Amino acid sequence: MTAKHCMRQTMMLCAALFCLIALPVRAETAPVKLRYANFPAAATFPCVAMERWAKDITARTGGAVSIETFPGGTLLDAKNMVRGVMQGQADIGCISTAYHPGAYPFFSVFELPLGFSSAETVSRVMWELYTKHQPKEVSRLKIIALFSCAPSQVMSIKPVKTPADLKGLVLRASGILADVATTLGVSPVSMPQSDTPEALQKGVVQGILSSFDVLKDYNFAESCRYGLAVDMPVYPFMVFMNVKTWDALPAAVQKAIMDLAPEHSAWTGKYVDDHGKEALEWSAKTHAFALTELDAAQKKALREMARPVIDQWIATAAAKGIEAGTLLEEVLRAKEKAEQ
Ligand code: DTR
Repeated sequence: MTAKHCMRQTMMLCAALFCLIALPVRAETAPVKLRYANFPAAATFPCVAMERWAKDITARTGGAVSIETFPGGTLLDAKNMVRGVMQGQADIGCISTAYHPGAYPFFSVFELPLGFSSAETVSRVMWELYTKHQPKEVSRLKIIALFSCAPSQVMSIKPVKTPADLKGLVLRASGILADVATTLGVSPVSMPQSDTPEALQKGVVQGILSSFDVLKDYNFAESCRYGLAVDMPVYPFMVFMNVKTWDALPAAVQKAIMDLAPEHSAWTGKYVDDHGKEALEWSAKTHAFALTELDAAQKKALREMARPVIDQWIATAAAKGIEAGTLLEEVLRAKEKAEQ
Protein backbone atom coordinates (compact mmCIF):
# COMPACT_ATOMS: atom_id res chain seq x y z
CA MET A 1 0.00 0.00 0.00
CA THR A 2 1.49 3.37 -1.02
CA ALA A 3 1.71 6.26 1.44
CA LYS A 4 -0.79 8.20 -0.74
CA HIS A 5 -3.28 5.34 -0.66
CA CYS A 6 -2.91 4.99 3.10
CA MET A 7 -3.51 8.73 3.58
CA ARG A 8 -6.66 8.60 1.41
CA GLN A 9 -8.03 5.72 3.46
CA THR A 10 -7.34 7.59 6.71
CA MET A 11 -9.12 10.68 5.36
CA MET A 12 -12.15 8.63 4.32
CA LEU A 13 -12.29 7.04 7.76
CA CYS A 14 -12.11 10.47 9.39
CA ALA A 15 -14.92 11.75 7.15
CA ALA A 16 -17.10 8.73 8.01
CA LEU A 17 -16.43 9.23 11.72
CA PHE A 18 -17.29 12.93 11.40
CA CYS A 19 -20.62 12.05 9.83
CA LEU A 20 -21.40 9.59 12.57
CA ILE A 21 -20.52 11.95 15.39
CA ALA A 22 -21.35 15.41 14.09
CA LEU A 23 -24.62 14.84 12.25
CA PRO A 24 -26.77 13.83 15.24
CA VAL A 25 -25.36 16.77 17.19
CA ARG A 26 -26.19 19.09 14.38
CA ALA A 27 -29.70 17.66 14.20
CA GLU A 28 -30.10 18.33 17.95
CA THR A 29 -29.01 21.94 17.64
CA ALA A 30 -30.32 22.91 14.19
CA PRO A 31 -32.85 25.76 14.53
CA VAL A 32 -36.43 24.52 14.53
CA LYS A 33 -38.96 26.66 12.66
CA LEU A 34 -42.63 26.02 13.26
CA ARG A 35 -45.72 27.58 11.66
CA TYR A 36 -48.59 28.28 14.07
CA ALA A 37 -52.01 28.89 12.47
CA ASN A 38 -54.95 30.52 14.21
CA PHE A 39 -58.46 31.34 13.00
CA PRO A 40 -59.65 34.54 14.74
CA ALA A 41 -58.45 38.12 14.36
CA ALA A 42 -55.00 39.06 15.66
CA ALA A 43 -56.36 41.17 18.53
CA THR A 44 -58.40 38.32 20.04
CA PHE A 45 -57.29 36.25 23.03
CA PRO A 46 -56.38 33.01 21.16
CA CYS A 47 -53.97 35.06 19.02
CA VAL A 48 -52.61 37.06 21.97
CA ALA A 49 -51.92 33.69 23.60
CA MET A 50 -50.29 32.42 20.39
CA GLU A 51 -47.85 35.38 20.33
CA ARG A 52 -47.09 34.92 24.02
CA TRP A 53 -46.42 31.19 23.52
CA ALA A 54 -44.15 31.91 20.55
CA LYS A 55 -42.10 34.37 22.60
CA ASP A 56 -41.92 32.08 25.62
CA ILE A 57 -40.89 28.98 23.71
CA THR A 58 -38.17 30.84 21.83
CA ALA A 59 -36.83 32.21 25.13
CA ARG A 60 -37.00 28.86 26.90
CA THR A 61 -35.13 27.05 24.14
CA GLY A 62 -32.43 29.73 24.01
CA GLY A 63 -33.48 30.68 20.49
CA ALA A 64 -33.36 27.11 19.13
CA VAL A 65 -37.06 27.32 18.19
CA SER A 66 -38.63 30.12 16.20
CA ILE A 67 -42.33 30.41 15.49
CA GLU A 68 -44.00 32.05 12.53
CA THR A 69 -47.53 33.02 13.50
CA PHE A 70 -50.56 33.25 11.19
CA PRO A 71 -53.57 34.94 12.87
CA GLY A 72 -56.94 35.68 11.29
CA GLY A 73 -57.21 32.51 9.20
CA THR A 74 -54.34 33.65 6.94
CA LEU A 75 -52.97 30.10 6.79
CA LEU A 76 -55.92 27.97 7.99
CA ASP A 77 -59.45 28.94 8.98
CA ALA A 78 -61.46 27.36 11.82
CA LYS A 79 -63.04 24.67 9.68
CA ASN A 80 -59.83 23.53 7.98
CA MET A 81 -57.55 23.77 11.00
CA VAL A 82 -57.29 20.11 12.02
CA ARG A 83 -57.03 18.82 8.47
CA GLY A 84 -54.43 21.48 7.60
CA VAL A 85 -52.22 20.57 10.56
CA MET A 86 -52.58 16.86 9.80
CA GLN A 87 -51.52 17.53 6.20
CA GLY A 88 -48.57 19.66 7.26
CA GLN A 89 -49.77 23.06 5.98
CA ALA A 90 -49.12 24.32 9.51
CA ASP A 91 -47.16 22.70 12.35
CA ILE A 92 -49.36 24.04 15.13
CA GLY A 93 -53.07 24.85 15.10
CA CYS A 94 -55.73 26.14 17.45
CA ILE A 95 -59.43 25.26 17.49
CA SER A 96 -62.41 25.64 19.73
CA THR A 97 -63.66 22.08 20.18
CA ALA A 98 -67.19 23.52 20.38
CA TYR A 99 -67.05 24.24 16.64
CA HIS A 100 -66.84 20.49 15.94
CA PRO A 101 -69.95 18.95 17.52
CA GLY A 102 -69.52 15.25 18.27
CA ALA A 103 -65.80 15.15 17.45
CA TYR A 104 -64.45 15.73 20.97
CA PRO A 105 -66.87 14.06 23.40
CA PHE A 106 -64.40 14.16 26.31
CA PHE A 107 -63.69 17.88 25.99
CA SER A 108 -67.34 18.68 25.40
CA VAL A 109 -67.98 18.24 29.13
CA PHE A 110 -66.55 21.77 29.49
CA GLU A 111 -69.33 23.18 27.28
CA LEU A 112 -71.96 22.23 29.85
CA PRO A 113 -73.67 24.71 32.19
CA LEU A 114 -71.65 23.71 35.27
CA GLY A 115 -71.31 27.18 36.78
CA PHE A 116 -67.62 27.79 36.14
CA SER A 117 -66.96 31.42 36.95
CA SER A 118 -63.54 31.88 35.38
CA ALA A 119 -61.59 30.79 32.32
CA GLU A 120 -58.49 30.36 34.43
CA THR A 121 -60.21 27.68 36.53
CA VAL A 122 -61.56 25.88 33.46
CA SER A 123 -58.13 25.97 31.83
CA ARG A 124 -56.43 24.45 34.90
CA VAL A 125 -59.10 21.75 35.24
CA MET A 126 -58.95 20.93 31.52
CA TRP A 127 -55.21 20.38 31.65
CA GLU A 128 -55.42 18.30 34.82
CA LEU A 129 -58.13 15.97 33.52
CA TYR A 130 -56.69 15.72 30.03
CA THR A 131 -53.28 14.61 31.34
CA LYS A 132 -54.98 12.10 33.62
CA HIS A 133 -57.29 10.56 30.98
CA GLN A 134 -55.40 11.08 27.68
CA PRO A 135 -58.70 10.75 25.75
CA LYS A 136 -58.68 8.66 22.56
CA GLU A 137 -60.39 11.40 20.55
CA VAL A 138 -57.09 13.30 20.33
CA SER A 139 -54.75 10.34 19.84
CA ARG A 140 -53.76 11.60 16.37
CA LEU A 141 -52.85 15.01 17.79
CA LYS A 142 -50.22 16.20 20.25
CA ILE A 143 -51.94 18.64 22.60
CA ILE A 144 -49.66 21.46 23.73
CA ALA A 145 -52.15 23.79 25.47
CA LEU A 146 -55.77 23.76 26.64
CA PHE A 147 -57.81 26.74 27.71
CA SER A 148 -61.24 28.29 27.44
CA CYS A 149 -62.82 31.70 27.05
CA ALA A 150 -64.60 33.24 30.05
CA PRO A 151 -68.27 32.32 30.75
CA SER A 152 -70.61 33.26 27.92
CA GLN A 153 -72.86 36.31 28.14
CA VAL A 154 -75.52 37.87 25.97
CA MET A 155 -74.52 40.83 23.78
CA SER A 156 -77.37 42.12 21.66
CA ILE A 157 -78.43 44.76 19.16
CA LYS A 158 -81.93 44.68 20.69
CA PRO A 159 -82.42 45.69 24.34
CA VAL A 160 -82.17 42.73 26.73
CA LYS A 161 -82.72 43.46 30.38
CA THR A 162 -84.40 40.35 31.79
CA PRO A 163 -84.31 36.59 31.12
CA ALA A 164 -87.74 36.99 29.47
CA ASP A 165 -86.14 39.23 26.79
CA LEU A 166 -84.15 36.22 25.58
CA LYS A 167 -87.26 34.67 24.09
CA GLY A 168 -86.93 34.54 20.30
CA LEU A 169 -83.66 36.49 20.28
CA VAL A 170 -81.47 35.26 17.40
CA LEU A 171 -77.97 34.83 18.80
CA ARG A 172 -74.83 33.30 17.42
CA ALA A 173 -73.89 30.31 19.59
CA SER A 174 -71.96 27.17 18.67
CA GLY A 175 -71.79 23.56 19.87
CA ILE A 176 -73.55 22.61 23.09
CA LEU A 177 -73.88 26.32 23.85
CA ALA A 178 -76.47 26.43 21.06
CA ASP A 179 -78.53 23.76 22.87
CA VAL A 180 -78.15 25.64 26.15
CA ALA A 181 -79.32 28.82 24.42
CA THR A 182 -82.41 27.00 23.11
CA THR A 183 -83.44 26.02 26.66
CA LEU A 184 -83.38 29.74 27.54
CA GLY A 185 -85.72 30.62 24.68
CA VAL A 186 -82.98 31.92 22.35
CA SER A 187 -82.93 30.99 18.64
CA PRO A 188 -79.28 30.04 18.13
CA VAL A 189 -77.31 30.19 14.89
CA SER A 190 -74.02 28.26 14.87
CA MET A 191 -70.82 29.56 13.28
CA PRO A 192 -67.19 30.18 14.26
CA GLN A 193 -66.48 33.48 16.01
CA SER A 194 -64.53 34.62 12.96
CA ASP A 195 -67.75 34.57 10.85
CA THR A 196 -69.76 36.57 13.41
CA PRO A 197 -68.83 40.15 12.33
CA GLU A 198 -70.37 39.56 8.89
CA ALA A 199 -73.41 37.76 10.35
CA LEU A 200 -74.10 40.73 12.65
CA GLN A 201 -73.61 43.20 9.86
CA LYS A 202 -75.96 41.34 7.50
CA GLY A 203 -78.59 40.90 10.21
CA VAL A 204 -78.30 37.09 10.18
CA VAL A 205 -78.04 37.30 13.98
CA GLN A 206 -79.21 39.92 16.48
CA GLY A 207 -76.38 39.34 18.87
CA ILE A 208 -73.98 36.81 20.31
CA LEU A 209 -73.56 34.43 23.21
CA SER A 210 -69.85 34.68 23.96
CA SER A 211 -67.44 36.03 26.53
CA PHE A 212 -67.17 39.82 26.85
CA ASP A 213 -63.62 40.14 25.41
CA VAL A 214 -65.11 40.19 21.88
CA LEU A 215 -66.95 43.47 22.59
CA LYS A 216 -63.60 45.20 22.22
CA ASP A 217 -61.50 42.83 20.11
CA TYR A 218 -64.11 42.59 17.35
CA ASN A 219 -65.63 45.97 18.22
CA PHE A 220 -69.00 44.23 18.64
CA ALA A 221 -69.93 46.90 21.21
CA GLU A 222 -70.44 49.28 18.30
CA SER A 223 -73.51 47.32 17.12
CA CYS A 224 -74.39 45.32 20.24
CA ARG A 225 -75.19 48.03 22.79
CA TYR A 226 -76.98 45.77 25.30
CA GLY A 227 -75.54 43.09 27.53
CA LEU A 228 -77.10 40.57 29.89
CA ALA A 229 -74.65 38.85 32.25
CA VAL A 230 -76.00 35.30 32.46
CA ASP A 231 -72.77 33.33 33.14
CA MET A 232 -73.44 30.56 30.67
CA PRO A 233 -70.84 27.95 29.67
CA VAL A 234 -67.41 28.54 28.19
CA TYR A 235 -66.00 27.41 24.83
CA PRO A 236 -63.03 25.03 25.21
CA PHE A 237 -59.92 25.49 23.04
CA MET A 238 -57.00 23.25 22.19
CA VAL A 239 -53.61 24.00 20.67
CA PHE A 240 -52.13 20.99 18.94
CA MET A 241 -49.52 19.56 16.60
CA ASN A 242 -49.47 16.69 14.18
CA VAL A 243 -47.93 13.70 16.05
CA LYS A 244 -45.41 13.10 13.22
CA THR A 245 -44.13 16.68 13.41
CA TRP A 246 -44.00 16.36 17.19
CA ASP A 247 -42.03 13.10 17.06
CA ALA A 248 -39.43 14.73 14.81
CA LEU A 249 -38.68 17.48 17.36
CA PRO A 250 -35.52 17.21 19.49
CA ALA A 251 -36.24 15.86 22.99
CA ALA A 252 -35.11 19.11 24.63
CA VAL A 253 -37.63 21.09 22.55
CA GLN A 254 -40.42 18.64 23.39
CA LYS A 255 -39.58 19.01 27.07
CA ALA A 256 -39.64 22.82 26.88
CA ILE A 257 -43.05 22.72 25.15
CA MET A 258 -44.59 20.32 27.68
CA ASP A 259 -43.10 22.21 30.65
CA LEU A 260 -44.72 25.37 29.32
CA ALA A 261 -48.12 23.74 28.58
CA PRO A 262 -49.91 23.92 31.99
CA GLU A 263 -48.51 27.36 32.73
CA HIS A 264 -49.46 28.74 29.33
CA SER A 265 -52.96 27.23 29.56
CA ALA A 266 -53.61 28.91 32.93
CA TRP A 267 -52.01 32.17 31.75
CA THR A 268 -54.37 32.31 28.77
CA GLY A 269 -57.41 31.71 30.99
CA LYS A 270 -56.37 34.51 33.32
CA TYR A 271 -55.63 36.82 30.41
CA VAL A 272 -59.11 36.40 28.92
CA ASP A 273 -60.78 36.74 32.35
CA ASP A 274 -59.02 40.08 32.92
CA HIS A 275 -59.39 41.24 29.34
CA GLY A 276 -63.16 40.65 29.46
CA LYS A 277 -63.43 43.08 32.37
CA GLU A 278 -61.38 45.68 30.50
CA ALA A 279 -63.51 45.18 27.39
CA LEU A 280 -66.67 45.83 29.41
CA GLU A 281 -65.31 49.11 30.79
CA TRP A 282 -64.10 50.15 27.37
CA SER A 283 -67.50 49.35 25.81
CA ALA A 284 -69.40 51.35 28.42
CA LYS A 285 -67.12 54.35 27.86
CA THR A 286 -66.76 54.13 24.09
CA HIS A 287 -70.17 52.89 22.97
CA ALA A 288 -72.42 53.48 26.01
CA PHE A 289 -72.80 49.69 26.27
CA ALA A 290 -75.55 49.01 28.82
CA LEU A 291 -75.03 45.93 30.98
CA THR A 292 -77.67 44.27 33.13
CA GLU A 293 -76.24 41.83 35.65
CA LEU A 294 -78.55 39.04 36.80
CA ASP A 295 -78.34 38.15 40.47
CA ALA A 296 -77.11 34.77 41.72
CA ALA A 297 -80.63 33.34 42.06
CA GLN A 298 -81.58 34.35 38.50
CA LYS A 299 -78.38 32.83 37.12
CA LYS A 300 -79.04 29.62 39.03
CA ALA A 301 -82.58 29.52 37.65
CA LEU A 302 -81.19 29.76 34.09
CA ARG A 303 -78.76 26.92 34.82
CA GLU A 304 -81.70 24.84 36.06
CA MET A 305 -83.55 25.54 32.80
CA ALA A 306 -80.49 24.27 30.94
CA ARG A 307 -80.25 21.09 33.05
CA PRO A 308 -81.75 18.84 30.29
CA VAL A 309 -78.66 19.62 28.20
CA ILE A 310 -76.51 17.92 30.83
CA ASP A 311 -78.72 14.83 30.85
CA GLN A 312 -78.63 14.73 27.07
CA TRP A 313 -74.82 15.08 27.13
CA ILE A 314 -74.49 12.13 29.53
CA ALA A 315 -76.36 9.90 27.08
CA THR A 316 -74.54 11.19 23.98
CA ALA A 317 -71.05 11.04 25.50
CA ALA A 318 -71.70 7.56 26.95
CA ALA A 319 -72.72 6.36 23.48
CA LYS A 320 -69.29 7.55 22.29
CA GLY A 321 -67.48 5.49 24.92
CA ILE A 322 -66.98 8.18 27.57
CA GLU A 323 -67.68 7.29 31.21
CA ALA A 324 -69.81 10.38 31.24
CA GLY A 325 -71.28 10.31 34.74
CA THR A 326 -67.87 9.69 36.32
CA LEU A 327 -66.20 12.36 34.19
CA LEU A 328 -68.86 14.90 35.11
CA GLU A 329 -68.37 14.20 38.84
CA GLU A 330 -64.62 14.49 38.42
CA VAL A 331 -64.94 17.84 36.66
CA LEU A 332 -67.21 19.17 39.41
CA ARG A 333 -64.79 17.97 42.13
CA ALA A 334 -61.80 19.51 40.34
CA LYS A 335 -63.77 22.74 39.87
CA GLU A 336 -64.55 22.94 43.55
CA LYS A 337 -60.92 22.28 44.49
CA ALA A 338 -59.60 24.83 41.99
CA GLU A 339 -62.06 27.48 43.18
CA GLN A 340 -61.07 27.16 46.85
N1 DTR B 1 -67.02 32.52 22.91
C1 DTR B 1 -66.34 31.63 22.01
C2 DTR B 1 -64.91 31.71 22.19
C3 DTR B 1 -64.31 33.02 22.08
C4 DTR B 1 -64.33 34.02 22.98
N2 DTR B 1 -63.56 35.08 22.55
C5 DTR B 1 -63.09 34.75 21.32
C6 DTR B 1 -62.28 35.45 20.45
C7 DTR B 1 -61.96 34.84 19.25
C8 DTR B 1 -62.39 33.55 18.92
C9 DTR B 1 -63.19 32.84 19.78
C10 DTR B 1 -63.54 33.44 20.98
C11 DTR B 1 -66.78 31.85 20.65
O1 DTR B 1 -67.66 32.66 20.54
O2 DTR B 1 -66.32 31.22 19.72
